[in-house]
Amino acid sequence: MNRDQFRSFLKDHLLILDGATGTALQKSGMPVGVSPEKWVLDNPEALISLQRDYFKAGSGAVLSFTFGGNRPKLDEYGLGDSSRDINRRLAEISRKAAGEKGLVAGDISSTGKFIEPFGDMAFETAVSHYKEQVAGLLEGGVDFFMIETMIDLQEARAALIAVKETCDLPACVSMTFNEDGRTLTGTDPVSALITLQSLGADAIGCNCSTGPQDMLEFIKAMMPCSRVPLIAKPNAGLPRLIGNKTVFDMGPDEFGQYGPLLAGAGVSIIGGCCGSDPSYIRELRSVLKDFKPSPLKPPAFSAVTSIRKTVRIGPEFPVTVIGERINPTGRKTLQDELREGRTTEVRRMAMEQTSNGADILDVNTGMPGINEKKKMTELVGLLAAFTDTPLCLDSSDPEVLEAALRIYPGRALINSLSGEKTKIERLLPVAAKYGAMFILMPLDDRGIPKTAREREKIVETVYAWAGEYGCTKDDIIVDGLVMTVSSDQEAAKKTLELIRWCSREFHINSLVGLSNVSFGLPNRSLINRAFLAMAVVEGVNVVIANPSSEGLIPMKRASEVLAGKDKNSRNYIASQTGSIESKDVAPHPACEEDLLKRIFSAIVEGDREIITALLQKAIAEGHRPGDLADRQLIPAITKVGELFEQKIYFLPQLLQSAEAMEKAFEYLEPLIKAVKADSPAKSQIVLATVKGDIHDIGKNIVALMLRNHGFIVHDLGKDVEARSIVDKALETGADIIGLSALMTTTMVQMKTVIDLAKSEGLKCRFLIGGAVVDQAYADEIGADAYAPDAHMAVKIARQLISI
Ligand code: B1M
Repeated sequence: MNRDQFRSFLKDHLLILDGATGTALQKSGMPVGVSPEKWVLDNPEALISLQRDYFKAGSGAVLSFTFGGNRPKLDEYGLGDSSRDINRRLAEISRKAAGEKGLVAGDISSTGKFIEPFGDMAFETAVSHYKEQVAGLLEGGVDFFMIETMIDLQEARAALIAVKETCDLPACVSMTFNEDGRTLTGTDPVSALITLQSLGADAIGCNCSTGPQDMLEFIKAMMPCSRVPLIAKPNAGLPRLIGNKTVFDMGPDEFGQYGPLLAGAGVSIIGGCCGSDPSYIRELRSVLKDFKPSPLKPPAFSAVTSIRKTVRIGPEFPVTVIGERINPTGRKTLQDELREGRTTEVRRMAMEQTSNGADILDVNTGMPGINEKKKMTELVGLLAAFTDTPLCLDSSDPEVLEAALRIYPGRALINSLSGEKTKIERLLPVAAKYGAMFILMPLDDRGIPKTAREREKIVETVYAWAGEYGCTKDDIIVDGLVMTVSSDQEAAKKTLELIRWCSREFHINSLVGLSNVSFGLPNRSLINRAFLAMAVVEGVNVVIANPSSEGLIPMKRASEVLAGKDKNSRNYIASQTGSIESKDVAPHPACEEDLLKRIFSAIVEGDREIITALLQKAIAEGHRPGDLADRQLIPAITKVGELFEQKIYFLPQLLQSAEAMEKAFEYLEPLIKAVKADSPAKSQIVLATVKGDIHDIGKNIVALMLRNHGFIVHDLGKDVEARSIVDKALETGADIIGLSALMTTTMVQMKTVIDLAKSEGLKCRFLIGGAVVDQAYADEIGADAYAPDAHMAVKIARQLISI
């Protein structure tokens, strides 16, 4: 089935997928702990029988049993080298189950690793692992691909690129959103949809993690923005732990009731995930037998996205501001910084522009003496993690743009394309491949046209050309080409004429770069603001400007009221009454006057480059290392936790702050002087963060303090098995076992350690700590003591050994 056939099939038919497979196979004897893929290869009849049951129940397609078939996942069982072969053989088994009529989707899922800059896997490594899997699935005869249960949009992009660069079969992508409507890395359904449909996914949706009720809300959010069929593969309700078993709370009848609701909300591909079985699919088939998919209506706006945010552009929306500051031209500080490989100024500019009203950030790294491509991809990686604001990739070099588009985990805007033949031939296919929006400069090989009409003609020509690559008007923003009014009195008028044509006749988005118009004139910002007001009235949708420029954003808001772009003057009133909240969570460290506040902000912003220099300065000014840790660093990382809890921060930001914290302690550790007096001679403590828990910042501080007070600390690290802790205590004859845990799910491990130690006859004392535990818990699990912080840990440890 090719992509066109797939799409036209879905215009008239709902495609019913299968339900859960892994749990059903466990019921037929697949043991826990083995490689599921290998087990099915050894027991193919179990899968064939289950998948036949699904087809009998009404599935039109089943997923190959290759959920963990990528190299990194198979490596966990020493099978990585056989990835291609395993995928081929598993696809062949499902092919056999499907017979002549049934479809087989090549199932692809997460590698279990995070991609740079959040994790340590290079983007291209992920793409190549997926290509290997895709090759095997193709050889096994799959009909289309289902990239599913994806928790990270960047990894989903890598898998989608792998499919698209390997074959022409349809590729569907299904993300996993938690109940809060975000993936683990913070992506919302709409940003995921826009990013993936721009990148060429043939159907998009969600599976796992929630039951059909929550999923219905995600689908409703996606539908108005969707150009492709939507997928829903919910769990059978919510999981509950009964004894050691996870049980889902929704039976087939109740599950089935959501079928028409999901299909009515726009779903054309439907199935079940965890907790479901063939009876759920039978129910779906029966309730949906008369359903036809709702027709897709293209969205009435353009949009760009970051990994966590969508910015809509169009006549119905406020004027979009692209912050122009991240551009080294004429900016010595930024040039020096980029040459030296630092990014503090870039972070500061990103923060400042975003909090002052930029909706999109322009990123340009073109300057002499620098590898523009390398720098651009570095900054794109950094900014994609550091800010939620979508990016506008600004370069005259197509290679730089292509490299940046490939790794950008959202839908970017390209600045820019023009009617110049060589440029357009090179860039249009790239823009189309990565689904980027682009700014169109109405100039061609003959230069900048003098009249507005000539510019219009170039717009029409490029638009027709772009159509051949599947681009629509929504993918384009026409640049008004603002020339300096001081050298040509007609310059502003020509631009305004073009904008009027774009908005009233050709119905395409338009843009002005504000600062050009005022070159050579005094009080430039006044001219810029006047020009902004005039352009807004003519229908401009986007401006490139410095949002921090005095009075610019207020003028934009006032102009939007007068141009009827601010419904009930809501934004304007809110801005005047102070109810528009500042979006920043802490001032950027470089914006802060006060050094101590800068240290606090550096942790909150996760700026690991600046933190050591700030601490050095604070030490030089006479601040005590211990005070810096207690009064700035620890409160700052606690604030990060609060932001994470409030869903303002997501995992990537948590990681960045943790790394900044690590760097801070790397520097402070040797400076926190040992207190030698009255040290308990040679008392030994075995210290660890318990199994399943990788939080070790607090435990490391505790270790540091204990060492500084004369204890011999055997720090076993994080995520440590009870057995290893007890063995070390036996080996060293430890006086105390110190345990740290930061999660409700892992604190129970403390009891496991204590019980094991006691059963082995250890006579040592047990000290516990970490944000989730308290004295009552210590009492409950038989620990001798609890310490709320590192200072108390020392004090209590001393008491424990003196008893
Ligand atoms: Co995560 N994390 N995290 N995290 N993280 C918490 C703990 C969380 C409370 C955030 C939140 O939701 N508000 C939450 C746990 C919720 C819960 O169960 N109640 C959470 C979660 C959910 C997660 C993940 C599951 C996120 C995800 O993937 N969805 C994931 C879990 C991974 C895993 O462990 N399997 C995860 C990952 C991470 C990072 C890797 C990104 C990073 C850790 C990096 C690292 O440690 N190397 C991280 C961070 C940084 C945090 C927060 C923001 C900060 C923790 C910290 O370092 N605090 C945290 C929120 C918070 O706690 N406010 C959060 C500063 C530190 C100095 O304090 O560790 O409490 P603390 O230590 C103190 C005292 O407690 C005491 O002394 C220390 C110094 O004064 N103490 C002891 C500690 N151990 C002691 C032992 C003692 C005595 C005293 O005797 C032996």
